[in-house]
Amino acid sequence: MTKSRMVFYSELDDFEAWRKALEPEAIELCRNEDITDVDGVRSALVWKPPHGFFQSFRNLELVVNLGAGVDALVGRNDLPDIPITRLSDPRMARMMAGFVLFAVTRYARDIPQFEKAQRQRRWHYLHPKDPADITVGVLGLGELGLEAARECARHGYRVLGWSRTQKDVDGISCSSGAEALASVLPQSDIVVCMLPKTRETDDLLDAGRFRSMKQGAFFINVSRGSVVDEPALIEALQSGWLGGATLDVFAKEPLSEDSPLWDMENVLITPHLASIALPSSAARQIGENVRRIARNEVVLSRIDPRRGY
Ligand code: NDP
Ligand code: OXD
Repeated sequence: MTKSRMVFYSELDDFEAWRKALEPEAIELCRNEDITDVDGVRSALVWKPPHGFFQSFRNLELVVNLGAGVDALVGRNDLPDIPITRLSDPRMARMMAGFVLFAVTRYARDIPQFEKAQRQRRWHYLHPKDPADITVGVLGLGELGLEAARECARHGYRVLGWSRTQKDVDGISCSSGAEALASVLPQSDIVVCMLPKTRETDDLLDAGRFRSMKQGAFFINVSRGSVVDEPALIEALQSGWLGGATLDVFAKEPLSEDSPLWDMENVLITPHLASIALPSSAARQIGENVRRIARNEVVLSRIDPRRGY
């Protein structure tokens, strides 16, 4: 079988693991610096490539974003006019759902209070609440968001899901559009942000929207920091309006050393790792798309640069 050559760029992901995973798909993955015949490169697997990266690859037919969120690619003025796809991998969605369930459970079961009591050598009994009495609002019902919302519903929480277009999902009370957000936020005990970074979502969660949440509500952000007005979030946490936050993503990453968030007792910080692209399961989708391109067929999981995701 003739191999299709693909160029790789990522400062975070393991080249060797991706090279091996793509071998059975008849894809020859190469690092940019190892390529001698640039015209033989048909596709690119990239995470945040530097500006101008695509310029020398004149025969590129497909760009695969090495992740789910494509905000680092869309909006650039150096992209070739060819299909751009995102990774669409059920195992990546499971990994995200596991992280969200952990963060939701931590608040639902009052774990931060027990951590504090333990440091004080204090036996602090709080009767566990019925999950059905806890409302989790999930903003964004995409591939990862929907799996996370379903996971919460499976564990008995009352789940409200919000998205751009209307969904109908068993066990989740769905709503859509700007006005519906004003109803989801005040009802939720825990708000989980799973929205992509786009022009519409930038700073969507601002001071007014944090104020519209229940006093003492918890906030979990696992999508992009830009969806949140960070100073407004800090203010809501410092004033005690919000009970706490689990933050995996930030407006600027790495989070700067002098951010007040580091020292806040009611904040749990993780360094953008709620889920990752897994070579062993994502390789098949990449192979399928490379074959589709070769057969002149429509690719799967193509993103819409105008929509932003
Ligand atoms: P998708 O692109 O599949 O889905 C996005 C969801 O957000 C859709 O339900 C969409 O609505 C909704 N949405 C988009 N714009 C709006 C809007 N203006 N108003 C209301 N809803 C909107 O994303 P995924 O679920 O796969 O992933 C979500 C994000 O998670 C990614 O974009 C990425 O930023 C982040 N991520 C973070 C990781 C981490 O480790 N922290 C790892 C992987 C991803 P509709 O369904 O109507 O189109
Ligand atoms: C992604 C991410 O979007 O890891 O895939 O943030």
